[in-house]
Amino acid sequence: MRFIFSFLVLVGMAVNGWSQEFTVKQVPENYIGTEAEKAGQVVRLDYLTTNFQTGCPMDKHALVYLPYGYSAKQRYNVFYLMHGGGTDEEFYLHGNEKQKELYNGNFSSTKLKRILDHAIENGELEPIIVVCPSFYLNENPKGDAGSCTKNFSTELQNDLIPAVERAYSVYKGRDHRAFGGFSMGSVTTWWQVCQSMDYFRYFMPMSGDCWAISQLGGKDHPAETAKYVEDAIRKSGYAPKDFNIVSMTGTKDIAYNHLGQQISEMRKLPTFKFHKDLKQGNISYGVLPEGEHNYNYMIVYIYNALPLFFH
Ligand code: FER
Repeated sequence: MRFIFSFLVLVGMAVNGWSQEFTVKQVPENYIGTEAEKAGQVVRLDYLTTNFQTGCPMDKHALVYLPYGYSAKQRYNVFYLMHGGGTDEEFYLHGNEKQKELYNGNFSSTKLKRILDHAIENGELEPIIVVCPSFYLNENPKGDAGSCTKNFSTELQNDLIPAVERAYSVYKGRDHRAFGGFSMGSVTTWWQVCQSMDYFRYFMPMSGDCWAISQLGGKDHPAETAKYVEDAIRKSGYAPKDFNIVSMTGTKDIAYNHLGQQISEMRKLPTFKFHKDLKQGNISYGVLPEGEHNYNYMIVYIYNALPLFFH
């Protein structure tokens, strides 16, 4: 019965053109349930930026994951990771009251941090720095998520990346930077595909569509949205060989259709070479059966995608 059901789902996806390059795999249970022996550190990076609405200076900070044994004598790749709507830079790496239930009240180590620690300890992932900022203004009003995600690239390019590269020992250049995010963080990530190709080679949009044409444009205007992304890449002067996207969501995710329709339209365009192997193509789309729109699934996507970058 289960087999027949799975078969029908697969046929259904093929008929709709909802194909995918890979099925997302679960995280080993002990990666989430136990501390790694070699645990990295979470530190705070303060930086100065500009409020895009007022033009005034504005203090902000990001939380930064430094891998176990971080040393200024080595260099590291950097993954910029953006939260979703209504949360903040604490979301991924430092549980607070708002996320209490996600961490079983244990604020010292989040699930994502544990996964990074274990994956690095076991050699599944090269030691990497993860930077978690916020797209919201650090002032009241915090700005609406739509315009904040659209405008974040200026802060990222002019202020955050330089601050990170002054503070930590990193490899320079777009081949050594990735940008990803979940939900509104995925909306932010599509904006970086369109606006920050000079700064990043790798992109990880998770459970969220591109809002360049309109809010939820991936759902309401999928063909125009896909074309917008293609045109933006071309206008930035980059060819299909110059970037890699790993995009993921889950079948029970409220954004599944939004992202899925956009991806289906992207498959029709020559700029996007869908392939399981990012050496042979430049974009890979993965779907987690039963995956829902929350932190517990998002960490599974990061576990799957991050080791595919920086090769
Ligand atoms: C989507 C893109 C972004 C989506 C939701 C969001 C449901 C963000 C929601 C939020 O942060 O409240 O495609 O689909």
